Amino acid sequence: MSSTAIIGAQWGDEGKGKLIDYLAGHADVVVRAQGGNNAGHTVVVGDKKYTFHLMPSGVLYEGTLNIIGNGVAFDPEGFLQEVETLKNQNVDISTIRIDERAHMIFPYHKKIDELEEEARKDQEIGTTRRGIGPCYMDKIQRSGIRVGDLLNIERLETLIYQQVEKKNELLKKIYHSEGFDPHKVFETYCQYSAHLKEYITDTTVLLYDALKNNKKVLFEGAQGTLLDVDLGTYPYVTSSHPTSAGFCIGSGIGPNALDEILGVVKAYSTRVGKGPFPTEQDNDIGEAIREKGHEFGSTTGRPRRCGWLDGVIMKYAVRVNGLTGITLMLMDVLDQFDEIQICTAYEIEGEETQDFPANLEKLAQCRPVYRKLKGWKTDITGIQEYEDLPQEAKAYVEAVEEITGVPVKMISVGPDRDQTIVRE
Ligand code: 2SA
Ligand code: MG
Repeated sequence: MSSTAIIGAQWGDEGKGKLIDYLAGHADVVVRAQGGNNAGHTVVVGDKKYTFHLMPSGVLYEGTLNIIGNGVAFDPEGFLQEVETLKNQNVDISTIRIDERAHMIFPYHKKIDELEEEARKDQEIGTTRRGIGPCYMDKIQRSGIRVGDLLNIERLETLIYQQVEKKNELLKKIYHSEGFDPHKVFETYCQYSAHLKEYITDTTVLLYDALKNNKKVLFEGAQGTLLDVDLGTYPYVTSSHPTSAGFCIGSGIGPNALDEILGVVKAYSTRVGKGPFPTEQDNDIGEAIREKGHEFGSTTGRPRRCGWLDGVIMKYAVRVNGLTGITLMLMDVLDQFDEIQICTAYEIEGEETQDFPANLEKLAQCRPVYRKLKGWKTDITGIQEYEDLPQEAKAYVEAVEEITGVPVKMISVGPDRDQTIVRE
């Protein structure tokens, strides 16, 4: 396989970081194509822990080209902070390339994100407040400022003055809030320009060449399928496309460039932010999962809502992404339970369905229908071969395959690289 796409099959935080790191070691190119520093990938190598937000995880490996594609919402401030942290951890970031077309996040985007959330009161989306939504709004409205604009300071100045003045008016009139000094914003972005210039290019050309030359390309998804602005649980979604098609638009490739599309599934479900969550366990079970799985947001530290694995969601992820395989993460978190449940269907108004509803009101009414499985009650964190897993754990994996019709290719039984069972 020359190219592999990694997609979150649930609401994000499925453990993509570990899988991506596992595969990045064999990749020539690692690509981010959507989202921004609302993402948080944690990678553990030996006794070192790295947290990536905007940075493709390939930077940990020498000789890998790391692309931040055109579809990313790029926050220069966040990026440079991340660069600083990684430099302190002796990570070489000279292999990074940022696409000229990527839209930039500005301070007013973050402020609007925050004020918009406050204005929604109890209807808030639960955003990461990184300015992602407002940045993509400007992109779609055709008034955004792009990374490539950092290369022409005169033009940058004009664009920033235009935008800041417009946003100041909006901040004053709609949100009764203070605006920004355009000159200060311009000065700050001039500094960013000096720091970032060397990394900015047309990455679609680099990527095309790599694919043409049969290089191994890893597409690194952020967030998850149900956070897709089109296919997710709208409006409780992010503003980009964390589904497989998002890689095409977000990095300038054709759909036939994706050979393998791996869906990352956490062995249970979590969600940060608001919105219906049929298998949520707002009780001791959820608490036990949160505790053992350290289910707190890596960007914001927020406790994640926890629940049982949802087969209806997995089937939906298979369908809308064209998944060719599944990787089952954090399986060891379930070691503790006498009984484990998987949702196999929803009951809505007395009728059973296996199709994930398009409509949020409907989703809120869904009652999960569960299959009960016996827990394995064994510490599986040291197991390396599938055959050595307890019978009950194998039955759990096979239930996932039966429900989705897609092979489970990898199973993660702990945070370390070598706590990974590969089946093939
Ligand atoms: P935004 O900020 O506009 O993208 O938020 C919109 C919705 O998308 C959700 N979202 C996420 N959900 C899970 N993980 C995310 N990334 C961080 C992480 C989260 C963190 O990987 O740990 O640290 O809190 C992520 N990013 C966005 C968000 O909760 C909203 O529901
Ligand atoms: Mg995450």
